[in-house]
Amino acid sequence: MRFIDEAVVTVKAGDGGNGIASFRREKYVPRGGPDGGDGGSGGDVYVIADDNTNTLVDYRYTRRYDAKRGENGQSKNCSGKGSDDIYLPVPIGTTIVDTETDEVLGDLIEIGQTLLVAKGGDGGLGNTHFKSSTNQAPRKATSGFEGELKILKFELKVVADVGLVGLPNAGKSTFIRQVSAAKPKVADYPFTTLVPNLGVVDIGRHRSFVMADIPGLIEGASDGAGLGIRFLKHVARTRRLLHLIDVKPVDGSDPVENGRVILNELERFSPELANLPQILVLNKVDQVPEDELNALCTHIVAELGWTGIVFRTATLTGEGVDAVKYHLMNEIEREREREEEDPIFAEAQKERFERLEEEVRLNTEAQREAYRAARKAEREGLLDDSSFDDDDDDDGVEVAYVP
Ligand SMILES: Nc1nc2c(ncn2[C@@H]2O[C@H](COP(=O)(O)OP(=O)(O)OP(=O)(O)O)[C@@H](O)[C@H]2O)c(=O)[nH]1
Ligand SMILES: [Mg+2]
Repeated sequence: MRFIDEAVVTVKAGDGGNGIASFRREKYVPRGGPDGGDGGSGGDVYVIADDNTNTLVDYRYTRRYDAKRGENGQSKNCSGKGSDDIYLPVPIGTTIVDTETDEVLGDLIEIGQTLLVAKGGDGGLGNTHFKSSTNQAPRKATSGFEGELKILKFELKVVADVGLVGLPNAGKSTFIRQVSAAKPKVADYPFTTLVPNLGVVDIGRHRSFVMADIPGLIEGASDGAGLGIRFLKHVARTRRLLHLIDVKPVDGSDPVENGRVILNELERFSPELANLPQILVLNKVDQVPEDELNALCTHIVAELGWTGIVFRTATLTGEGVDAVKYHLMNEIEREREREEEDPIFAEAQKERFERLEEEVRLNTEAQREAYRAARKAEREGLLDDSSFDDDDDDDGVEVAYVP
């Protein structure tokens, strides 16, 4: 999914320290020569690819970064101290653009890769440099040079870590609104969501993951019913599926049956996708009297034969939502760490994702073919089929990041 996470950040490298004019003062040396030291250079600003972060969300809080100025020179030919460089961590895959020139300064694609984005100013020269045969006591010293100032755009193509699945009206969009800055439309009718929405779930500094809210699935989705399964490809690369079940649907339908529909459709569409770790979320618990809730939840879980993790939430009020959020963050972090430490696991994950993407791609294509054939048959050749959108990426989703 072409979801672009963006941040605009101002960086200022440190100015150079000034050189100074100074003269040696020693006992019995009445006219000591010049001994003014040079200024130290200002700190540079670098961007560094860091695998502890996977979104640019931190750059929404702090938008300006200044490296320190170099120190001024001192007497006795002491140069001023240069200042430390600063490093701004960004996720792997971030592109750095200079907003003034639109020039791409670089792509950070390997862990630890650095890119100099603003050069610190050199220090000025102390008066020692200006001594000559004709001028034994120069008073001239120069100021430090200015550090570069740049307004940069960081751009990152992100993939979702968590995918929300469920019937229409289960409360998926309400959920993503609660946990992220994404604000998809919420309404009490099915298929409110027509295109996927992504949100960054921000847990605190350097702790975040990306969640995808996709249109609801219905029975027969894998045969094209409703909006079909064309959006499932957007959750294909996720690490976890969050399966939302409305415990008290207004249409009087059975939550157990509703849960089964989703499990079946996932399985029919892609066994590999259905195999992703799923977390069951029993939603809208505010709609059930307290003394009935336990029995109802136990019943749903038992009837579904669900042995995995279960949460209860009321996404409308936010009840129970944080627990899901923190659970997901911990699981995702653990998985990322394991990928880092265990190359065999990392390779297996990579292969699984590749298999999954391939399976999803083929199934999506097969469904599109079937749909196309059905439409053609329907028109009985009366109409030219050119009106059919034959574009490969047919939903053309380009979801804007909501800061
Ligand atoms: N009482 C109650 N209503 C909720 C809760 N969560 C969502 N709703 C309501 O349920 C309706 C559907 O919510 P959405 O978030 O739009 O559902 P969705 O799963 O995104 O639906 P689609 O986009 O159609 O697939 C809205 O009227 C919400 O206000 C909840 O916890 N309790
Ligand atoms: Mg929705």
